Amino acid sequence: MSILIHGVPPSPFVRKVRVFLAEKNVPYELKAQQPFGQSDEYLAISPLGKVPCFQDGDFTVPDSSVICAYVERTNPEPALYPSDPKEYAQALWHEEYADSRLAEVCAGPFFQRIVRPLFFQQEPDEAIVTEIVNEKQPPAFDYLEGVLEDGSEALVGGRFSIADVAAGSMLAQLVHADLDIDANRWPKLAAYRDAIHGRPSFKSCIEEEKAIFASLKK
Ligand SMILES: N[C@@H](CCC(=O)N[C@@H](CS)C(=O)NCC(=O)O)C(=O)O
Repeated sequence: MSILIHGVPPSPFVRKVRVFLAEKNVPYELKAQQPFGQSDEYLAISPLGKVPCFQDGDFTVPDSSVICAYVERTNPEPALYPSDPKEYAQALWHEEYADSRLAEVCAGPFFQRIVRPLFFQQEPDEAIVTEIVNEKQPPAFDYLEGVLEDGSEALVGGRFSIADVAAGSMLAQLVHADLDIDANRWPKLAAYRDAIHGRPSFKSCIEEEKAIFASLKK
């Protein structure tokens, strides 16, 4: 039986797992599971009611961070967690930063501009988008700009890792929300985003998602 990922493509946490699996060349099937109105059956395997959840036969485990850590053990190559202890800690930190702060500043506009109109037939609240763009994004982007080295395509140790899988997954929400990263103000971050989103793992997810949104807009 093949690996199942329960979730839906637009979720950045589902994308994170899909990109991670693609980077590892691990085949899987995506099983549609909305992040709301979950059945008792789904709550039994994902007690917080969130997506994604991983399933391999009768083994199940929820949470993107836990899933990626598990897959690293089952499929060690290519390594997506640094072996050096300090770099390992930094990579986990950047994963956490992406899953929390970047989620806040990237998923907010995505929710307004994609989720509300396409899934709830509601107008986006552009005042919320403007507030996030003007007030919340700059400190988060300043932080990442400070971390990135010139021309670097990786947040930690000069090598693509879980840190980049997590950050790139969140930054993709901005692509879908039609929000750019100002390359004059954050040149390293804008170039970094372009580089990681150019990887086949990200590219195929983002293209697939764009096609889904385009078909929903019709
Ligand atoms: N820590 C979780 C977060 C997952 C998460 O928040 N997923 C959202 C969808 S993007 C969700 O399922 N939300 C439903 C809810 O919070 O009830 C992970 O990394 O997988």
